[in-house]
Amino acid sequence: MRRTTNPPRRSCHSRWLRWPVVCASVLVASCGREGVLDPQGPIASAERLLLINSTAIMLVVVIPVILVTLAFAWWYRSSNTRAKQSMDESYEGRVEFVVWSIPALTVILLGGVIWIGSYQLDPRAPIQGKSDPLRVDVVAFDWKWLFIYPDQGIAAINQLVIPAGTPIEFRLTSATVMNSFFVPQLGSQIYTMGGMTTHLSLLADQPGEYRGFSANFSGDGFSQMRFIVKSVTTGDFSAWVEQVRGAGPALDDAAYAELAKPSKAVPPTTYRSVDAKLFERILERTVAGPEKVGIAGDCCPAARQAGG
Ligand SMILES: [Cu+2]
Repeated sequence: MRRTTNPPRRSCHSRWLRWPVVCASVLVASCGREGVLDPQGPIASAERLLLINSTAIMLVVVIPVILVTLAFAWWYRSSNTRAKQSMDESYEGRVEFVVWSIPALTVILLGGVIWIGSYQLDPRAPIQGKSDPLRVDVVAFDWKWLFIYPDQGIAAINQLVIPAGTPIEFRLTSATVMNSFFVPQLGSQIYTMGGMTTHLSLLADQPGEYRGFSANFSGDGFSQMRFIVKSVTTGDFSAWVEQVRGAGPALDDAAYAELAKPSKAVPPTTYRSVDAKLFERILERTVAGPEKVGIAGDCCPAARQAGG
């Protein structure tokens, strides 16, 4: 007779330890030195304040409810002979008043704070900075980010270099499925969608390096769809633009066709020149299909065969 061996049993210590460790790691990873609780610009700072205020307003309800629940459970335990259930079934006005007014006030207060916050933090609203805004066009691909600097005539993949203190005006779209552009330390996650443009203004206060990624699942290479935001001084930014212009490939039709192919974990690269209207062409192409706009691309062979 064949004997089956059971897999070794995991000790219960490791099982109970696992969740606190996982939760703590998630907390540290999301809120620690590079998350939304460590803002590096005015938008992210305002969002953190909104987050803290909303949490505080909710805790005003949550903490008393937890305390009262525990107190009731303790006082009305079966062994407590002193606890008398004296409530009759008639209408108790004072209890009703408390039970309804506190949630109503919370909803009004929370709603008010969020209402005001969402107008103040309108992603389209321009930000005041020390200098004129810098325009950056963002395109999400499978699975990488293209950043076009239309005024500088350069482009970069998975690397966004910006001058500190300068407002950045993003126009965002996707050459493929929906993605979400998010740099937690600068604030305001925003969606990128094919054939649509979204707008976002951000500003980094200080030079530094911040993590950016797609916050919307978009398939196979999604988890490696990350980029680095390098906030540098204005002088360093000009130097970087000059350096990019002097080296690397141009983003022409052939390079675009290569770029449009799905690829994972693409290292940061730059293009010395780019068509200033590339963003518009990608937008039109996503709506109309590649042949209608004349951009080389192999992303839709099925559509082409079908005459689409
Ligand atoms: Cu949409």
